[in-house]
Amino acid sequence: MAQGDLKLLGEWASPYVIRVRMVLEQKGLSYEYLEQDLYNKSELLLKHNPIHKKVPVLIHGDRTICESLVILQYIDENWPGTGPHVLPVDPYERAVARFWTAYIDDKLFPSILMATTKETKAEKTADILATLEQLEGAFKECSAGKEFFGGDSIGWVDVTLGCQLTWIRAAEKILGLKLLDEMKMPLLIEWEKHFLAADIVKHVLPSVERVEELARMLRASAN
Ligand SMILES: N[C@@H](CCC(=O)N[C@@H](CS)C(=O)NCC(=O)O)C(=O)O
Repeated sequence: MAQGDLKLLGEWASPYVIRVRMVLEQKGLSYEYLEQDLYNKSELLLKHNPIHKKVPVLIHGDRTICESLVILQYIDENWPGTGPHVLPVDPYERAVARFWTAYIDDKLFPSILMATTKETKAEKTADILATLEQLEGAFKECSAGKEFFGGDSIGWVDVTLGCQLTWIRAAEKILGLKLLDEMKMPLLIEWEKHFLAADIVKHVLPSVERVEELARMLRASAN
């Protein structure tokens, strides 16, 4: 399908937005990025996502697509021949990838956000560590000895987890402890190196310092 007019409503620190930006980059699709103020939501955001009122929102011509994973799938299916597949082609591998992304979205970012922006909660930190340890095993299963969860190229699980890397590293600084630990998670540490070296990641992932500053601000206003 021809590219058409693409607009993305986003917020710079949102991992859900960052994963969509990575896949748009990976597919080589050009788009207009419209930064949103989530404390003062625009008419555009409320019009296009009246149900959740959240970013990301992808506007493709006269179509609106909401929810990051739904957007990723739309992009992958709409432009299948452009860049590598995001979701695996094989139905079983696809099911496994979907299982892990659901796990990541359910377990990881909510705990990171709580642990970094609210008062330190020991159980939240333990949740993050337990989740990352499970993902170490998932990497072994999905990557089959290659560089990414998606094998030779960045795929569905890579972007879902990778968009949270700066939040994980910022959380380590705020909490003063190691979450991604080279002793316990050597495979994830290697994966992180490969992931951060990719151009599609470098272009859109904010710096740890910038995320840390935001998290400390949110933390100060919450406590
Ligand atoms: N499940 C959604 C989550 C999106 C989300 O939580 N977005 C946040 C930014 S990180 C947002 O827009 N928050 C605004 C609000 O809750 O009012 C997705 O995957 O797109």
